[in-house]
Amino acid sequence: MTSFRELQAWVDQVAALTQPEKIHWCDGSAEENEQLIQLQVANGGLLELNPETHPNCYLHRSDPNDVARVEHLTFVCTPLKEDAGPNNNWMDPAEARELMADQFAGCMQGRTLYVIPYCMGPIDSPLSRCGVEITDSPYVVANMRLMTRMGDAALRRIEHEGTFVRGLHSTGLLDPDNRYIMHFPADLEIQSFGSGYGGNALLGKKCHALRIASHQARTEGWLAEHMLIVGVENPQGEVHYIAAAFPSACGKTNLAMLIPPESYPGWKIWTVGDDICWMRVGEDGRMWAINPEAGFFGVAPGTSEHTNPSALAMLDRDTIFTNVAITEDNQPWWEGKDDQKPALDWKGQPFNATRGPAAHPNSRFTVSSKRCPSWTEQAEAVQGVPLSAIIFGGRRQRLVPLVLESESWQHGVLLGAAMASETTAAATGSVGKVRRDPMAMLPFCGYNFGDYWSHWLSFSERSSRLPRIFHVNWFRKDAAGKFIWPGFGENMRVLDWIIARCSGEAGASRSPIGLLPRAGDLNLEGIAVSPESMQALLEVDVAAWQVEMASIGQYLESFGSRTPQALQQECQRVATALQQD
Ligand code: OXD
Ligand code: MN
Repeated sequence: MTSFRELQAWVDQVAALTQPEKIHWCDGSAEENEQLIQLQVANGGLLELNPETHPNCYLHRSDPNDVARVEHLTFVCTPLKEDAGPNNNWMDPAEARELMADQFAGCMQGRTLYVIPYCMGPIDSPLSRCGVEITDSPYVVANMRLMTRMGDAALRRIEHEGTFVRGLHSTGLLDPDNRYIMHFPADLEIQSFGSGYGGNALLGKKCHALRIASHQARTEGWLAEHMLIVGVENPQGEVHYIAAAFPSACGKTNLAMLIPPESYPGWKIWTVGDDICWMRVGEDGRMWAINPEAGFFGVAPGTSEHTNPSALAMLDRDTIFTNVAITEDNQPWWEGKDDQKPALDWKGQPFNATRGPAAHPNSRFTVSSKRCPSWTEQAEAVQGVPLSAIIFGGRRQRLVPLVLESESWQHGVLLGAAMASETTAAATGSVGKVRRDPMAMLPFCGYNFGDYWSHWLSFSERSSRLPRIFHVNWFRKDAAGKFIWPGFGENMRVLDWIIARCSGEAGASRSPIGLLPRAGDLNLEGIAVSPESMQALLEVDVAAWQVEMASIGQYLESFGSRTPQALQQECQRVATALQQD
């Protein structure tokens, strides 16, 4: 039901194909949400958690074969295979459409088709972009309501603007052999079938805000990135905004909600976003960023009073949990949370430690950003927030120092392109292997990485006031396998140095791989890290870096002629500097 003919025609056409019993246009109201929640409680799709300890909180248990994003079943369908690049699975668009039409035919019989108009970003922001997701999952509707600005206001913007990203989703029969997440960037279209989980099904997130948006961003001259955004406020009340890219489940949510340690009285971290950042150069030449999302879809295990007290506080109410365990009295529970005992595991079976963890390692919480104690009104700013720094990071036990600053924008782009990390449970596949994950976008860039790096490099021609680029690694281990750096709140010390570098107030020493803090440049007051450990955290092992640079060079080369020359040259420059050291 819309006056916008193009949208109405698409909904009619999808309904004719999928044959739902009913069609429901979501208005985003509290009443609608309540009805949908009650419907799912009644049909077992949601379990109400303890209303005394966790009012308005629900647990969803997904099918055990549907617990993570499926990168091997995710495709970018561009007319030319090279445009999707070696970083994506590719299918010819016509073939993909035919395959998907077969899946969708009649798949909503007996089900309700929900039409979800949504806006990624503040509803009045020129940086925001809208989409419409059609789904047969009320769980998806409830999640999209938390994760995006969903409902009437978004529909009005779409009707006014006349353009939107089309996302068609059905859980189908949750058959892993009939599961596909297809992207058609040229048509601003997504089709997802056979999964009801997270990034596979909440199409506003990875599918729209990263894969399709990265394509849109390239055409329109901005960047859609897998980055958190925080504001760092000093005791004088000055706020510096930082965006940071880390591969999945490397602690982005924890960093986005960091609480400064006691030795930082008067400092405060403001949370703008924990996963996605859209940014563009403003009229003043600075990079301005918005968080297109309105909620957090965070990994639950490991979230505790120690690692992320703000997250724990916001999960007390109005939260949807997916695949966590529950205690005897129906409170959500996961490994690392506290010393309560799980009664039922994530599958709803009595907990038995010999059968694995109680909560699935990729279990999640979905909650509105506004529930976060460090949430800032600036997350609603229509012009976004100005960035002082961009941070790239990864999970590396060895080699990569705690922090380093790039020599230039080009060098920063190389640091991003060379990012690598040990894999975690956020995607299916093996855990603990090092994989290259440029800009943390490997599963999310909707086009050829070679072209993507050229796009990044092109920003140096657009402005001379770009943010400075840094690289961090919180995850160095010693010979005994213990983390050397305490991480979490103590990462504030690294942010402090980064900001001080941006305002010209901190020193650094030049190394072949970039600028590193010297002993004394980092504030280490009140922290139990020995001088030897600090030395290990900031050392540059020249021989090991030569091997790393050769491997980075080969990786860049694997994108063939699409890899920008300037990036290869930058790689060569660092390799030569290492040789001369
Ligand atoms: C996420 C991911 O869920 O990156 O945010 O996998
Ligand atoms: Mn993510």
